[in-house]
Amino acid sequence: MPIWDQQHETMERHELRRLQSARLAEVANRAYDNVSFYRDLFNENGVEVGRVESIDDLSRLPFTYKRDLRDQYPFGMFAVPMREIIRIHASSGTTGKPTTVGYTRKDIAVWAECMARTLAGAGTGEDDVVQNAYGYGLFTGGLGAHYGSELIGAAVVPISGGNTKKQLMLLQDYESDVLCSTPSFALYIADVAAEMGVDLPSLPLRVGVFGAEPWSEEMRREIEAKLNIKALDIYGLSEITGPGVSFECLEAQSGLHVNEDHFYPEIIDPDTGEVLPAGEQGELVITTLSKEGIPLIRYRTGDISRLIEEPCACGRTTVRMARVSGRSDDMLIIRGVNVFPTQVESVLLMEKLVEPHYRLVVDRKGSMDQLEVQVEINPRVYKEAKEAVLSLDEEEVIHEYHVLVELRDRIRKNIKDLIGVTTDVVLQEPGSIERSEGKSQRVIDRRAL
Ligand code: DLL
Repeated sequence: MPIWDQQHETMERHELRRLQSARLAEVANRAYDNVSFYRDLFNENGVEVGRVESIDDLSRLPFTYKRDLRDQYPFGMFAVPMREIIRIHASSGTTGKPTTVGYTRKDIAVWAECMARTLAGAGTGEDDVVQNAYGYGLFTGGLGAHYGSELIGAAVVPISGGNTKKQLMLLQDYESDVLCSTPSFALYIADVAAEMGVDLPSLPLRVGVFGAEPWSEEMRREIEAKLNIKALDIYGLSEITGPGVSFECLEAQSGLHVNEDHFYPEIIDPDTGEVLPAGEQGELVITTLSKEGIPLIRYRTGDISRLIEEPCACGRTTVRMARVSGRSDDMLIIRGVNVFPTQVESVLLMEKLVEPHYRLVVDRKGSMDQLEVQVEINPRVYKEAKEAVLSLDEEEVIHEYHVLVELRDRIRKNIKDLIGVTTDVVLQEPGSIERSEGKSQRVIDRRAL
């Protein structure tokens, strides 16, 4: 299977390290010189940026967190003047304000290059039709896969997410052989195909490039069986570039090759910050080695993985990361939207008629994520509703009923407006949600990953 960039993807390890060291020194200096956040951070931590010379110096540098990007919202982390920025993307954040990132022309070229490697790793070439069902917009999935496909010379179909019946029509009529989407959307397409009597396994589609949310080996097997394709995992995050940070190869389907000449991965203990040896599981931390728009030093992704240093059957020499098994914080990904329980909490706390006792139940019906928000109503409201029912006064009952329905709908709307996900809101009797004695268990995730 052809490798897109032989030079960088099959580099001798010691050469790669030399390249990474040189790039680290450059990027650390650029961040220090151009971003006041980094100047302050390095000064506070006693880092002499002129002495950052090799990858060995990396562990002395402080971490960057998602909250730093939030504090610098929208453009405080940019290391170049706006005239050099040619694209802005964003992902949903914790406060309703999206984490915002900017790209220079070179950043876009590097990103396209990384996505070309990713798609080539899935066996994509000039003759292929790539149906790109990642969302186009602020989300990086759509345009990331789009530019990568174009660079390869494949025919990209920019259908974006949703529109399942049309997806099926185009899969048949255009004979798309590569599908880019979230894994859950791929399964949903399969469900709809079954309902419509479309025989997916008989179509030319042969490979799927799936990511943007956690999924499991079991889910991979299910997708592969239902669509009769090879399903590959791809990983990335807007802060670092978008998709294209790492990807699985078709040959081995075993761990994701990190585009290490651009993104330096470390695995750390999320509690102590200590760097862990290869093979151990912990939080993935990434340093961008070539980014101009937003260079990030030791960015805490929050994603749990481990690094695999053994050589891969495909011939690439780049380190692989194991599929992301979870997150070190409590962020949930619901239909591709990042949701923190505290965001839901902030919506609930705006309401006087409910108590701050709540639970989030996440499930997957068919292939769609469902989020149910269970919240206790205020004891006074509950008492009034109960008394109305007992009084058998029809008007009273109707009034109380309306109050509760309005309350439910308002919470639902506020969550949708602020966080962007549709939820089922269930108002519960006071005291019905289990209280915890230690760390509260606010989230029940029933998705079989
Ligand atoms: O999800 C970029 C992307 C688009 C990746 C398309 C792959 C394909 P964000 O919206 O910023 O960017 O969300 C990033 O999604 O920190 C992970 O928690 C999660 N994530 C992304 N890919 C995977 C994956 C895009 N393959 C956050 N497995 C990351 C598990 C993933 N989680």
